[in-house]
Amino acid sequence: MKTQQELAEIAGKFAISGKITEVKPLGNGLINDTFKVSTDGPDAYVLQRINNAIFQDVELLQHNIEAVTRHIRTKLEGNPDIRRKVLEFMPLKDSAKTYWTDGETFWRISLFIPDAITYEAVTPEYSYYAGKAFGNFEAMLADIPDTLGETIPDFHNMELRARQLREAVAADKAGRMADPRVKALVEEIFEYEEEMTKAERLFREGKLPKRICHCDTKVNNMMFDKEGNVLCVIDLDTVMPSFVFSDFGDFLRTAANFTAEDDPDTSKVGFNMEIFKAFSKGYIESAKVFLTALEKEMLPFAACLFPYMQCVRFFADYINGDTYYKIKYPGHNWDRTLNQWALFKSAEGKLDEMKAYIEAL
Ligand code: GN1
Ligand code: MG
Repeated sequence: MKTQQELAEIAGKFAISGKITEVKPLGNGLINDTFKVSTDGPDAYVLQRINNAIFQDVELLQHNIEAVTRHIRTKLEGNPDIRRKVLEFMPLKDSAKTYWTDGETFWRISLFIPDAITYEAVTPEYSYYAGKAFGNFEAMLADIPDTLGETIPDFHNMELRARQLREAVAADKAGRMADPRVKALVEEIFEYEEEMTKAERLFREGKLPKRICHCDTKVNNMMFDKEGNVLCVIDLDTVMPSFVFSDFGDFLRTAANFTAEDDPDTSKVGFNMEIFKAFSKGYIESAKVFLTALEKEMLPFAACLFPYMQCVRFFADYINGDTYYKIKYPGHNWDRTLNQWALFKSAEGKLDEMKAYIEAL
């Protein structure tokens, strides 16, 4: 853990304006460490320690982020609120690089977006705006001239995630397979493997495209102004080629759950059709310019796939002994797993209703 003083020294290596007055923790991401840097000038900043155990190619990561923010900025040229509409990463004082490393830890800094709010839960009205915004985000990136690499290869590949769970089970590093509840859930999960890996097969058959997607559209990765207008999408580490299901599915995984993704009380978990409908409407309105018939038809599948995939990812981490996601207590990943499993089952039960709604849009 770095002290305030050390964090301020790191922030001071970047081309920021004003004198640093305070550095304090910000947000609740599960991967990077994030801080707000206040100054005596008009601007504040967001300092982040990039988790380079997970993002092993920081050079590529920042290349992607610079390309994406630059491209969006050209699309927004002339917009008077441009500084709040797209993230801006600061270069170092002595080079054009947008990250600093001491050889061990990696850091970057962006402009803090003032008067912006993130939510852990949203109303149908806000979900509609979010749908439009994520569809629009994908539409804006459709003609990006740069080639984006995969910052985490095969990030949302369900075949890989299933394989990782299988490997975790076989290795049983933390001795958690002794618990009969763990064993039973593993079996139940694999009953759905065939169905849940169908997008990868359709891709190999040339029937489904990959597009540049955000790939971490958790509800708290979107910023709103005080009036409820969407300002911008944050957390760009995973922007990469993927199925559009990533963005559609991951938003609903968080926003359409009646409770938080780690609520240990699974009786509170459930898939909220009102949020689904509002988000789908907004998303399709802005994404219809590029969506194929098959992509649109499979959106309800995406709504089921993401709770399933997240359940598999949390579960593999639990079985591996909690090495990936930050946890607050020993059974945290187990609670997350059960929560996402309950959400998957709830969404699955509403599949026909979802299909009917999407078809009519
Ligand atoms: C991680 O960093 P954060 O909290 O926005 C994860 C997502 C998961 C999410 C689950 C790089 O996102 O894929 O869906 O936790 N990001 C990475 O809460 O693995
Ligand atoms: Mg985040």
